[in-house]
Amino acid sequence: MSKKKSETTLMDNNSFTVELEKHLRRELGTSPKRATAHDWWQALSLTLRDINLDQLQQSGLDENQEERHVCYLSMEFLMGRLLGDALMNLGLYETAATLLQSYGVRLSDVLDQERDMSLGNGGLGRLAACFMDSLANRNIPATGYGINYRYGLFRQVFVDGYQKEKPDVWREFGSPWETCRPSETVEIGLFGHMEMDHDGNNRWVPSKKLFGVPWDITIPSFGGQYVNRLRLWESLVGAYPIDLDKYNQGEYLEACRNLVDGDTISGVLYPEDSTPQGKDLRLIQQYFFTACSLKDIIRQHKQRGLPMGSLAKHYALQLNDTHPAIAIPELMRLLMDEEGMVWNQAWAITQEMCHYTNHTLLPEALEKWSASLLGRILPRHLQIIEMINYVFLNGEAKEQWGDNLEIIQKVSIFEELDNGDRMIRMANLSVIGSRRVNGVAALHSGLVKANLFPEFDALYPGKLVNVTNGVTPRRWLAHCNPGLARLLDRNIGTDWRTDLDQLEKLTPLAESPDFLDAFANVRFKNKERLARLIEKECKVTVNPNALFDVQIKRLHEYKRQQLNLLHIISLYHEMLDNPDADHTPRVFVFGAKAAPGYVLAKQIILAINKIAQVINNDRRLDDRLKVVFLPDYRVSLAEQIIPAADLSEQISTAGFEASGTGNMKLGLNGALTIGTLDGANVEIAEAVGDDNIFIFGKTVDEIAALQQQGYNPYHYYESNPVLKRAIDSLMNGSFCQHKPDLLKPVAEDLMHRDQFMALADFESYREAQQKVSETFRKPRLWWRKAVLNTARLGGFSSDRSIADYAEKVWGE
Ligand code: 26Y
Repeated sequence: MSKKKSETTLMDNNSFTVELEKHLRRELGTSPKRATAHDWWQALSLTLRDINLDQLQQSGLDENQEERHVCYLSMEFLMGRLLGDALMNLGLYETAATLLQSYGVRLSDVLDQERDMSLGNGGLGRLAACFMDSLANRNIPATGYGINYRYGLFRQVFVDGYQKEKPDVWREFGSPWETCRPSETVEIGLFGHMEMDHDGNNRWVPSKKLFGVPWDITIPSFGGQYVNRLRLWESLVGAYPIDLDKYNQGEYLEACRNLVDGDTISGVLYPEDSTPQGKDLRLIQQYFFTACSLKDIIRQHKQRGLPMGSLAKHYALQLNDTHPAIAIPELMRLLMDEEGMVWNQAWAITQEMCHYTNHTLLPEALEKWSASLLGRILPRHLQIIEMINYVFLNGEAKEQWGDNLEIIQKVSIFEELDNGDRMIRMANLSVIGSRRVNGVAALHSGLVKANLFPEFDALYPGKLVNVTNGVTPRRWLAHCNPGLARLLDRNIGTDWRTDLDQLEKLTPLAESPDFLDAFANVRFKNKERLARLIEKECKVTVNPNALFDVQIKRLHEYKRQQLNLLHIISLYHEMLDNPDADHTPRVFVFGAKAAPGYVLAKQIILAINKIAQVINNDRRLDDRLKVVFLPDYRVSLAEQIIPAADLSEQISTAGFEASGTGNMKLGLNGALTIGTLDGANVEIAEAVGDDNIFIFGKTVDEIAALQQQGYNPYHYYESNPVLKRAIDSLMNGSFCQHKPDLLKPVAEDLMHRDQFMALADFESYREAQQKVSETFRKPRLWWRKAVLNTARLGGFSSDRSIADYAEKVWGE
């Protein structure tokens, strides 16, 4: 894919001021003198959006016929806030700050007006956002397709230590970043039945119509020359959402039913991030945005005057996990039923166009839809999936495995249930229907081949590949850590923003005491800032000289926040036992949301909060140990925590975290990692070197062996007195005397089940943590390691990931 740069220069300061004030007056009916911080936020956002929209026209959307346009299909885009990043990208940050200052307004207050765009759960959604940024920066024509949820991921508050969920009303009065494109509305069908037409062909007669209205968000490159777009669909029922007959009969509620239904489809993001629930609304959401996107793509293709036979030459679809996998039968349907192609031609195009990214190995997390449910909502698609399976099993599969029933059953798209229903395995459908399948880190992709799809790997050599995840250095270094960015600019130049390998130039500086001091100083300032936030949010005072030990990610048993907690309790006991010893002061920082229905995860949150309360108020500790759980973890909060982190907790059970991306963000900003050999930690360890990371715990093979021989957590509990004392203190109510049984469920689960083997890794984790404490007491040594982390993690830029996709996935 070639690069193309537009010649246009972006806005000068004067025109910027003029445009900004115009928006204040004409859109908001106010003036610079009267404008509130929120008015400024809106006007600034509109001004930058306009600049991007102008630039979008020149970024090769239409006229660029030769390049393959990448369509990134994702149920989730976790964009966070857009203004700060956009100001930086367009080089207008300082201009805006100065202008606002002249009116006595602080830019930071204005940026704080923005609600995060939390249209995603976690890693997968944030990866999509980083990839959009990098696609623009690589000048690859691309569109992100998703859903314009009215409510994003719930807001989290703590009441008495319990997580409570509140709706995320992120755009009650619209968002200045979104542009509605009603003229590009598309219509899709749902439900209904199949009919035979005059020619004896099967025809789908949907009984319900739905409209998808696109809302666009511009995605500029650094410098703003190249702009792509994110297109999010909002659902709407037809032109007459109100049934006037019923309305006239006085049945008002019934008359508005359609209105309610139509609105529900794009109403709310599902907050589960690993246990598919098989809810029909979720399947409808998946079909809704996928079908709208495919219609949109085909319309554009035709508008360009291109023949349908060349569709795959011009468009590559990337399926972000199996959530948009219904694209495969939908594309077949469009090509055959609407474009009149025969099966083989339609299948060749579909297989050429689709690419699938797998983000999980957990068998229970792989999506399956009941065939009867899918057949009720999408009868034609069920037929097509059956046909795909039939052709596959009787063709390629038979050739490869003959009548080996065991394998045939395993590779089949359908799983037969005892109750007679069949489940559609979306992962199998995705592998069969795609040109490439990728995992998200080397270890994970290896396991995808060896454990998840060994048969498919044998059948389709070269189809399964690896593309290690990455993060955008614009948001996750330049924007969130301006202090470090300035230090880098002074020492290695400014090109690292778009060429992160430049960070290697820091390597010799790791030997310079002056540089180490400067680096440590940046961190200290960031920690002071975070300390102020902690004071405000948690009413806990923390010492910025302490080691900031950070675990920020979704709350999940496999991520093992409970292991971190056991270590905290053991430290607490140690400090009480030896009050005069020279303990390294620590602040443990947590940020995590639990899926609302995930009972144990919520109990772990409660346990952390209760323990925090006891520890933070225990005078005997002399402020050497603090535990804070910042509520409502989200992108904008991550931007404040990451630059202040000394230690990055990446402690999942080996084999369960597909990649992780927080590990990359924290490492890039100079935090040292304590982690297992899991996901991208393996590659991070290779990059930074064994001396600059704290690796502990069982390997994938050791975990498998332990599972094989029958894992008994009680054995670890009994034989390790430190561990026993920690768990006992959860059991016996030491952390909540008025309700001594409160934390029992967590303790009992650890002793008797411990699905993710936290107890088996406890001792090794504790030893690694002791090394961390010792190292932190030797500042030169610590800061040298920190600098080497930043210096050596340039390869984890999402620009590199996108270059890999272009080469290994979308390319030849
Ligand atoms: C089916 C539904 C319940 C579902 C919804 C969301 C299933 C999964 C998800 C989200 C998964 C996810 O975020 N996975 C994470 O993807 C990151 C990007 O590749 C990885 O870094 C991370 O290890 C993985 O857990």
